[in-house]
Amino acid sequence: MNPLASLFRQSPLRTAVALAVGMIPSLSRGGNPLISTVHSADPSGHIWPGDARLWIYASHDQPGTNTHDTMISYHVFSSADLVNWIDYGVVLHLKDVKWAASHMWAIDAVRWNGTYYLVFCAQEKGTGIFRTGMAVSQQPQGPFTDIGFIKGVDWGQDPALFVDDDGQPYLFWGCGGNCFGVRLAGDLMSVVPGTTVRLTDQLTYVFEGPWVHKYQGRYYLSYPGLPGNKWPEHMYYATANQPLGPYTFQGEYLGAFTGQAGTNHGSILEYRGTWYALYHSAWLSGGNGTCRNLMMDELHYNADGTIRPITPTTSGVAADGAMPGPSHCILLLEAENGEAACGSLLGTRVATERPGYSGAGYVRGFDHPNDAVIVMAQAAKPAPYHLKIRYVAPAGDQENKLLVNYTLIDGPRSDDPGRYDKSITFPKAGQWTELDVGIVNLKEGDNYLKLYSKTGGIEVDYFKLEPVLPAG
Ligand code: FUB
Repeated sequence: MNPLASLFRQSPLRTAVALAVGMIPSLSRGGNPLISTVHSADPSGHIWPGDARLWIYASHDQPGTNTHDTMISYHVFSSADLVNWIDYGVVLHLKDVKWAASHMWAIDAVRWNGTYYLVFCAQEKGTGIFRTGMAVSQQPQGPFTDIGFIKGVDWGQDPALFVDDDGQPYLFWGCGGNCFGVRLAGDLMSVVPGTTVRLTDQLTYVFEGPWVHKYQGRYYLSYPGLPGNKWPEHMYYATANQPLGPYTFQGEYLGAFTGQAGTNHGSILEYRGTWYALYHSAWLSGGNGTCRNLMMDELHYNADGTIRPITPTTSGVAADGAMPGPSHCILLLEAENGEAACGSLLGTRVATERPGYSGAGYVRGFDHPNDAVIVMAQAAKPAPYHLKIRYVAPAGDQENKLLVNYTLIDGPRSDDPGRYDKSITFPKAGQWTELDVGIVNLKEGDNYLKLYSKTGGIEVDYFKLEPVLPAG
C-alpha cells in the first residue's frame, strides 16, 4: 500500500479535501441520495433471473464513529421502479462471521446454482489481513450465513465477482493502490491455481474497488483512483477483450464532485434497457466521509463504446415511467430473522405452516409472559417512522407489549421521549393483517424493537417502518 495514501485513509484531512471541492448541495428532496434513511456505501447493483427488481448490496457506515474501521454490517435494498425502495435491515453482521475481527468494507453478491452469495471483505482475526468472505442465503434479501473466506486470495479488499457468459466466475479485488483478478473454482471458495493477474499497471491511478461489467462484447473494469496520489477518489475505467485483460485505460467517468465523501466506489449495470452508475457521496451528512449515502445516475456510452462522464444529479433516476425522485425507502424487518439480523427470538420460534407470510417464515409461540421477538433497525438520523406490524390473532383480540429502545428487559422507566413503551391491542384476525401501530421515533444508529407477549395468541410476520415525510 502506498504509505501516504494509507495514512490519509484514516485522516480527517480526507473529509476536509472533500469539503474543499465545493459547497455541499442543498438537501432538497430529490432522488439523490438514493437511500437517505441509513448510511450506506460501496453499492453493488444486481438483477437476478426471474426477478423484476434491482437489488443493491451495500456496506454500512456506523454514525458517530468518524472512521471506516468501525464498519461491521451490511444492508440489502430492492426496488421495482428505482424510486420506492425497501431496506431489509442488517443482513450480515461481524458478530456472525467467526473468522473476522473488523473492517467490513466493500461487498458484492452473486447468484450461483440457485443460492445467493454475499461476497464481502473483512480483516481476519489474528493476522489483520483483509480476506474475501462468503456468506449464503436462499433469498436475495438475506440474512446471510458466513461460510468462511476464499482460499488463495490475500489482501482481498473490495471484492467484485463477475460471471462471464460461458459461466466462468472471476474475482477482482483492490487494496492500497493495487488491483488483481483471478479465475474462481466452481465452489467459489478457491481460486484456479496460476490464474491470478496483477492488473495494477494497466489501470492508471487505481487505488481500490474494482467492478467488471460487459458492454457490446467488451469487458469494462471500473475503479476508484487517486490522481497524482491525491484525495478525493475519482472513478475511472479501462476496457479489455478478456476478463483478466490486458486492459487499456480509457479515462475518468466520474470526477471529484461537490459534497463527495473522499472515497468513491460503485458499480455499473443495465436495468430495463437503461445503463446506470451506482456510487456514494456525503451529501446527507454534510461532507462527513464516514457517513456516506448511496447515489444513482444514468450512464451513457458514445458510439465507440467510451463512457460519457457523469455529473451527480439531485433529481436521480426512475424506471418505467415513474418520475425521478424523491426516492422513498421503507425498512422491512422480518420477524423470523432473529439472531442473523441482530435481533432475537426469546421463547418464540420460526414457523412456516400458515401460508401467505413474506420472507422465509413468521414467528409463533408467544405462549408465556415475556416470550418475545426483537428486531434491529439502523437509521441515519433521529426521525419519526410509521410502524406497521403484520400478524394473525385467530382466537380474538390480544394485548401485547412493544418496547422501542427501552431497556430490553423490564427495568426502571425513562422519561426519554425517544423511548417507547406501549401496550398494543391486536384485533382478532384470522388472516395476515397489518396493524397500524402509529409513530415511533428512531434514533441515529442502532434501534431495537421488542414485541413481547402479555396474553399471547398472536403470530408475527414482519415489522414495517415507513419514514414520516415532511409536510408539503
Ligand atoms: O467503505 C469502506 C471502504 O471505503 C471501501 O472498501 C473502499 O472502496 C472505500 O469506499
